[in-house]
Amino acid sequence: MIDIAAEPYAFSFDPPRAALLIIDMQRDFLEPGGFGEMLGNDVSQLRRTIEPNRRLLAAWRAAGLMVLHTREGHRPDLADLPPAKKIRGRSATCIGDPGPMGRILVRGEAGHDIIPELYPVAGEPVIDKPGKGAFFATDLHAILQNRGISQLVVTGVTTEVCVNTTVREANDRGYNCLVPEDCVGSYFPEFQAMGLNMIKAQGGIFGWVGTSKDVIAALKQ
Ligand code: C5J
Repeated sequence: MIDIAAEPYAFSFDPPRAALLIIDMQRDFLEPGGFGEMLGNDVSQLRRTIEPNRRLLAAWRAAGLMVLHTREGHRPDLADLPPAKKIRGRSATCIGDPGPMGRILVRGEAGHDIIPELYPVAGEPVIDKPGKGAFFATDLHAILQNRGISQLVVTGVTTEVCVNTTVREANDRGYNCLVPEDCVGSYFPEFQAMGLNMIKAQGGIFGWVGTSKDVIAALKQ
């Protein structure tokens, strides 16, 4: 076990039992001209996480540990898209409609794919999820159990939505989660702060919050 500085207290890192889970670093959420920006969001709030994620991913791969990626999206026929999710927001353009990078949040479309800076390599499972949480309606839990994983370092976007939902789902399934704060992002600075506070409050009610620098230092030990 290697202690990683974190809040509310040090995280006991057990490398063979740990996986890096990178949530929804998709072009439509992060790239200028994508769906996120089209909705009026400031994508620079998410793009600042790319470089820390890139460094962490490189160190994690160099250590030979498990990496998984997720993508939020739906079948091209939208059969797995709940009507309530489709109409939520009353936007003129919604999931499944043509967007700046293909049909919005539809599997196989350019905007649905992972940004080139963090693109998965062979052997890294990509979990296609229809919901916010990465455990809902996916084989993530089975894949992690089969590999003996009990700890997750969770990064990606957005802090208060898919990262938080996934950390909560993981917590209920018995995983210990560490969230490096520089590797998660929200379009809204106040939600970034509160999203992290909600994880680490009350003695780490859902998990731990640390930094990529300290995780990378532990990986190099
Ligand atoms: C959202 C996500 N915000 N990946 N998705 O709709 O957080």
